[in-house]
Amino acid sequence: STTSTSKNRGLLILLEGLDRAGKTTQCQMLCNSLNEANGPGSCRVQKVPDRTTQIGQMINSYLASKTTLPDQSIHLLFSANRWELRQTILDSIYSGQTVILDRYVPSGVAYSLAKGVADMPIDWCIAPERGLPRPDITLFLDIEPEHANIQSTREDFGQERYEVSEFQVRVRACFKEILGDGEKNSGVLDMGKVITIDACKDIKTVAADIWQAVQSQDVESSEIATIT
Ligand code: T5A
Ligand code: NA
Repeated sequence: STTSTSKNRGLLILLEGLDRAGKTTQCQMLCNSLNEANGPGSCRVQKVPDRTTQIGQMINSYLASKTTLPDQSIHLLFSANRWELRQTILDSIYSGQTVILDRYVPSGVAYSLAKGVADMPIDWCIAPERGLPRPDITLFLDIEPEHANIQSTREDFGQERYEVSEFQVRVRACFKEILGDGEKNSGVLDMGKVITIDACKDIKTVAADIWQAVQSQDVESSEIATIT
């Protein structure tokens, strides 16, 4: 069997990483592979933020630098956008469908923390996320913006508010603090089984590495966990 639970619910799988790490590309490839293995419609991708809701449109306008908002306000809007998705995610999973998230809570915390705003410490950033569904598996697509400068070689980098190289270096450090370093240090947030993927490789190799990582996970629990 291919990545299913013994309790016939779907899985919640998160792909995280910096801007242009290849998340959307890999979410689609993983989803296609799972649909081929387990049947059409057995898996779907959910982009976060969901830019289609009213809150999502406010976020979109902020990211495009068409509006400004206090850092606290945009942080809470991103979180509110996840809360809008909570019930449909749970409905999918308990109907047996696997949901692949294209970004989620770690992005919410990392991008806000990386701003270094004095009255937004990590506890403040995490608080509104508590109670959301917790991924079973988190794949961190790791690229090194300071060494490879890989982002600028990928299409459209630099178009949106946070796509500035120095800021991305800080976001990467925040991701590591939140998710752990993949070796000895565990992260501040419990995001299920966390696996770091080298996302500097070519698209097909990254896809194969992700497929292997997902295959090797056994998820036993019949209930989805919540973020604490
Ligand atoms: N944000 C997000 C917050 O501040 N708080 C939050 O709570 C959340 C959820 C929007 C911004 O919002 C911030 C983070 C972001 O700054 P978004 O909508 O996910 O987040 O951003 P997008 O612009 O849609 O996506 P990304 O910039 O993150 O890109 P992806 O999805 O990582 O990369 P992808 O797959 O679109 O690929 C980009 C390009 O690179 C190529 C692709 O073909 C494409 O051209 N590429 C590769 N090239 C070479 N080698 C590879 N291995 C490649 N993989 C992909
Ligand atoms: Na994307």
